[in-house]
Amino acid sequence: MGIVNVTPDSFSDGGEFFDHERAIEHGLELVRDGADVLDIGGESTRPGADEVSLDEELRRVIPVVEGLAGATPVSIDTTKSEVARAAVEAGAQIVNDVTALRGDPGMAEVCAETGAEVILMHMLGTPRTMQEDPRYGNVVDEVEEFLAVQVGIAEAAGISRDRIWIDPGIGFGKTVEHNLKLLRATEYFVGMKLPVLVGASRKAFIGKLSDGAPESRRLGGTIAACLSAMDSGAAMVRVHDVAPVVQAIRVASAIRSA
Ligand code: PMM
Repeated sequence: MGIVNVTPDSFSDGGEFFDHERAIEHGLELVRDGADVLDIGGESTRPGADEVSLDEELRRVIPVVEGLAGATPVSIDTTKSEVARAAVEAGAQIVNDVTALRGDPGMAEVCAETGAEVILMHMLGTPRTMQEDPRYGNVVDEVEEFLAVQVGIAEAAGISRDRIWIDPGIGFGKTVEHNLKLLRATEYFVGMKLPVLVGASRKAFIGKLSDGAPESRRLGGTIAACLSAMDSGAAMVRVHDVAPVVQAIRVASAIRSA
């Protein structure tokens, strides 16, 4: 899954791709690089980020969804049901909701009605507060329990199980230790018998493990996290740097089957 952030404040691309034409161009490049799905988002979920109004989010993402949906499967990264609905109408097939249906009471219904797939991600707190001293008894058990409950809510709302993805939410209300434990436990989430998505690309824990490397210098750690997740059975990884990650996955997979 290649990331297309259409935000002026994205921590990863610094708003470089805010312009619609350039966002579409970037998405097409990620497809040429080997992305199977593009995840388009108009609201930054970086720690401490401000919320974006409905109109502004629609203005950012819908033209980009329209421009890319013909070329590749598209996922819409949003917590707002109105954005999800408009994006699916514009061609998106997957709704990536970092609140796992808790953010907007209308979200489950939109996913059920439109037939979209949905990604349910774990987050402790909100993007504004999540990195303020996150604590768990047992992080893996608590994330698993949370995901199981949200999957139940999704199914009860009429979203069939074959349309549900789960995601442990690397970096969303987690310390470095929590992130590492969750990555190590990927197999455990795979055991929930739902496809697992892992998003570790350029995240802060990689910087913290490499002498404070900035986002632009976290590719090695991103590849390590992706290979580890894929090796443990993750179905998809969400990344900014599609070409090098695809290459790494292909080589690792060729070695495994040699
Ligand atoms: N991470 C970010 C945004 N959306 N969605 C899912 N499902 N999983 C993630 O890990 C995830 C996400 C934050 O990363 P970005 O700001 O670099 O896109």
